[in-house]
This record gives sequence, C-alpha cells and structure tokens, in this order.
Amino acid sequence: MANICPYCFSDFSPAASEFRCVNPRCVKSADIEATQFRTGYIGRTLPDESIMPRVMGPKYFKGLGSSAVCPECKIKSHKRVCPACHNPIPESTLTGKDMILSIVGSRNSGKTVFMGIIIEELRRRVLNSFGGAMWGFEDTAQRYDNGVYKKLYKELSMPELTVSALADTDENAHKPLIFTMSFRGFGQRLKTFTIVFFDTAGEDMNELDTMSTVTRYIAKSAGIIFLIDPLSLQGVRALLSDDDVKRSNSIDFNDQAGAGAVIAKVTQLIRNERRLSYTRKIDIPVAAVFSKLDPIERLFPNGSTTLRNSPHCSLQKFDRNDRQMVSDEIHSLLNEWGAGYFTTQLQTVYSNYSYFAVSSLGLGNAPDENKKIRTPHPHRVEDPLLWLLKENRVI
Ligand SMILES: Nc1nc2c(ncn2[C@@H]2O[C@H](COP(=O)(O)OP(=O)(O)OP(=O)(O)O)[C@@H](O)[C@H]2O)c(=O)[nH]1
Ligand SMILES: [Mg+2]
Ligand SMILES: [Zn+2]
Ligand SMILES: [Zn+2]
Repeated sequence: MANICPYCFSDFSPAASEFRCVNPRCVKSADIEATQFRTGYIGRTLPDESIMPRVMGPKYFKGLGSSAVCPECKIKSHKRVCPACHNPIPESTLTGKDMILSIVGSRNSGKTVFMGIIIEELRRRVLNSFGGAMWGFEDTAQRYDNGVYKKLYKELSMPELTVSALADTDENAHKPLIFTMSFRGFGQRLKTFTIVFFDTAGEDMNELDTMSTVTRYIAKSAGIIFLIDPLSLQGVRALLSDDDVKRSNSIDFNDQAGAGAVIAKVTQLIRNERRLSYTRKIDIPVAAVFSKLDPIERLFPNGSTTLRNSPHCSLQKFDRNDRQMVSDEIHSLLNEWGAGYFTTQLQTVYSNYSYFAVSSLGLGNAPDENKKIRTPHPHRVEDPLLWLLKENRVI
C-alpha cells in the first residue's frame, strides 16, 4: 500500500508534500485543515488551539522536495505534513511501506477490546518471538497507554461502546494508532513498516458513506479483520444461559445490524472506492474472526484445535496447518449456528479469506456483572494478525 496518509487516509503524493515550520518563535496562524481533522470535519468554529506554526506548500521546496524554507523566518524544515489534514507523515508513508489493517464488525462485536489487547500482545510478546520490535509514531503510545490500555490492563474494566465518528467531540477519537514495526522474518533481512489501527464505531458501519474517513480506511487497507460476535447469532444464544449472554454483551441484538449486513456494506464500499465491477472478487485478505470465544468454549467439540493455544509464536513461524484446521472448524460452526448468509458472502466476494476464533480477554475471563475482569490472558488473538502479515509477505 503506497502513499496514503495514515491519519486521514487520503492519497498522498510525496511531490505535493507540505512542511510545517519548526521554529517555535515563528509567527503562528490558524490551521483550518488541522482543526477540521481534529473536530471530525463537522464544521465547528475554530478553537484557539488551531493557531499553529505555518505550513508551507510546494512553492517553498528546496531541492527534491525533502524540505522547505519558511518564508517568514527563513528556517529550513524537514517536518513533512499531509496536505489534506496537516498531520505529520511517517517516513514509511513516503517509501510505501505502510500497512493499514482495518478492524470492522457490528456494534459490540469486540473491536475496541481486540485492538487494545492485540497492541499490547504485539509489543510485549509476539514481536519478540519473531525477532521484531514496535514503537508508536508521534503521540500514539501515549494515546494508547492513557486510553484503552489503561482501561483494560490497569482498571481491569471494559471500554464504553465507541461513539460515532460524527458525534464524537473527543479530539483523539479521530486519530488512528500508528506503530512502526521492525521485523526479521525467518532468516530474512530486517523489515521496517508502519501499521495503522483505527477504531471504528460499529454504530457507523450502517451509515458509511463514500466521503467518510472510515470508508477510505477500509477501502485502502492491506487486510481486514472482520469481527463476528458469536452471541449475535440466535443459534448460539439458544445454547447458552442468559447470564453467559449478558456478561459478554451490552446491547439488544434485535435492533442491530448483524455481521452479514455489515460485510455487505463493507463490500459495497470497497467496490465503489476501487471501482471494481460486481463480477470481480476483492483480493484484500479478510480474516473473519469469531471474537469472544470464551463464553462459547464449551460448544466446541472435544479435541478442537481452536481451543488449543496458538502455536505460531512458540514455533517462531506461521503454522499453515493450524490455520487451516481452525478455519475449517469455525466455518462449519458458523454454518451450523445459522451464519450461512455470512459465509456465503465471503466465499462469493473475496478471493482470500480465512476463519479464526479469539478470546481477547481469555478463557474463563468474561466480564462480571460490574464489567470487571482479571488481567487479560488472551487466547489466539495474534493468529489473524500474523496471517495478514504473512499474506502481505512481511513474515
Ligand atoms: N467474554 C468476552 N466478552 C468480550 C470480549 N471482548 C469483548 N467482550 C464484550 O463485548 C463488549 C463490547 O466490546 P467492544 O470491544 O467495546 O465492542 P466494539 O466492537 O468496539 O463495539 P462498538 O464500539 O459499539 O462498535 C465488551 O464490553 C465486553 O462485554 C471477550 O474476549 N470475551
Ligand atoms: Mg468500540
Ligand atoms: Zn492526512
Ligand atoms: Zn517559520
């Protein structure tokens, strides 16, 4: 995936870069683009903080456009920003080594929790076993640590359902989490790339329009993690106690779009954005993931591969056999539990997909009646991510 701004997901041409003056004493002026981005493009009046160091367009470039000279203070700046949203651009965006992974799914499907857990697992454990490391771009680590990480690992409680991007007034809500990763594949050279996570609200999945940031994010992603809440399936709820259902769920499923409706919407958007005809399959790899494996653990057959621990990290390589066995297990359970509409869609529309099942919180760690948990000890959360990295030839 080349040259896409990791903040607003607009196409970004390095030749049309802009630069922000780095001189703290230089004149400051209102930054409309930055303000629009922060406030979610909903036309609020400019707050005072919008007064920022100025941004210089291409006419101030020096040389090949790797810097610009500020017309006010004449100081050279290398601080490259996106022309559309004025956020800083990571080096890897210029060299086309970004990888946008989108996490989608209906309301309450576990996206925020999954993202919160997978990031910690990657930086603490998974990358280590693959000889890699990861660090946040700009204020990413701070935003993550003070946000969903604090909620899940310090307060041991559940995040609120994510507020629609249209209604949200939290400035950070519109900022994706951007991590640079260094990875040594098996016996290969060190690779550095940037991975972008953006926490979408399930509420927005129904109303996606072609202009929205969420749409660009999905259509431009190098991999899609599609979370399916098993409890949203009537066939599953029928097999569980009311208490099991209540602890891992905070919505009424009757008035929510299901996984089938969401994937149909996502498909339509990708087709529109990429101008793909209805006869062509979409080649973005899709990991269709059962989230919340823990409350349905006992519905799995004896000897199930899915209930065993993930083998990839201890093997230090991606175990294709294991992936296939898990995928087959989940596929047949989905059909059994009445999600045939979903599996048929995947099969007819996407050329590369695989089924997974994870528990972000861990087996036996469903939230209690106060939404409290013990320290997360996730089950197989890394599997979909490692598969997408493999499909993108990173590992
Ligand atoms: N038992 C169990 N419950 C989970 C797990 N992950 C999430 N949940 C439950 O599902 C609820 C919703 O999870 P979120 O991650 O907030 O869901 P979301 O997809 O971000 O929802 P929206 O923001 O509305 O789109 C949580 O409050 C938990 O009750 C899990 O791994 N196990
Ligand atoms: Mg959420
Ligand atoms: Zn941008
Ligand atoms: Zn200046």
